[in-house]
Amino acid sequence: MLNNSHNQVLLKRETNNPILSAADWPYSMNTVFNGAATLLQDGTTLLLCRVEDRRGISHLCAARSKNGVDGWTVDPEPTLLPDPDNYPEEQWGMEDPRITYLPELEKYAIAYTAYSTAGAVVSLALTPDFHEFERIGAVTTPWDKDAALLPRRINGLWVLIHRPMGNELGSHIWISYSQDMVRWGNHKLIMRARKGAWWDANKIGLSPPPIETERGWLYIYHGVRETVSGSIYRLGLALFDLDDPTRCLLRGDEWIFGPEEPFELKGDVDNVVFPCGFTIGPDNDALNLYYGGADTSMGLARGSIKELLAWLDAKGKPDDLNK
Ligand code: BMA
Repeated sequence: MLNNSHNQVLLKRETNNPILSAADWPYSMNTVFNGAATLLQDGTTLLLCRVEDRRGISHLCAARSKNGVDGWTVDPEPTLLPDPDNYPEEQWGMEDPRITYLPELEKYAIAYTAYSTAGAVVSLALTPDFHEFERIGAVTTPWDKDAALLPRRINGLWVLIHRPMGNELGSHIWISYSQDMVRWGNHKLIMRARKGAWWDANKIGLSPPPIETERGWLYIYHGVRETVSGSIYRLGLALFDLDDPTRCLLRGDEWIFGPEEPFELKGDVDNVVFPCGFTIGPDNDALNLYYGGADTSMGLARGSIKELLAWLDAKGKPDDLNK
């Protein structure tokens, strides 16, 4: 696809995308996409990928790489399989994980979609190493997905960002708080889908976990445009106050990244870029964004946090929740 040369390219695609696809998998499956990301203590990049099997049910599988680009070692068997006997909400699979490292617990928290026979819910699990996992279980009711924890408590409470599915009034991003990660409350709407012709009309959701910067929590969120030939999943930016994460400081009007490459345009679900994870370079600025392409493979795009913030300064404005 030819792109308009006047568009600023904030996220640059890796040249050998897709970086992971079915051909890299050590066991029978259908597709690998929407992987979470984190940097382990030794600098290894770990992607906890959503793998869809040949029944249509998803599980999670870890892939590790020294440089975060190539040379991936994929776990020889599924890393985390649904456990519907003990967690019935996982009957139809585990999807779209997000990883947040929690220094207080010295563990990684994984927020994932558990697909129950009555709809998708948000579930949480903790792990020190991506070998042993401790499930907290379902923390919301259906439909709810696109969730991530913030890395630390705010005013003594853990913070969960998530996206309950709305009705004719749209699907919007909410925040909830908890003392113990099991019982969640103080729910508040924090960002609305727009309406009408907008690229992010009717349905939005958090993509990777919020990125902590000196200026605030930087959100890369997805917006869904419904068209006569299906949905288009694109990405936009917003910035939230560090101490009051209900307060949106800036939100950009335009999308900054959308399906362009063949592996993003065509797959099991066409026209989808769907990041669930990022890593940041040693300079604290280089951003590696890992995303699913067309629900079929994994891509990588790189950017600079400074440039994303500068774009928001130039193009963003405070968001009005009462619109
Ligand atoms: C959304 C997500 C993703 C997926 C996208 C496009 O609802 O749950 O699993 O990438 O749809 O199919």
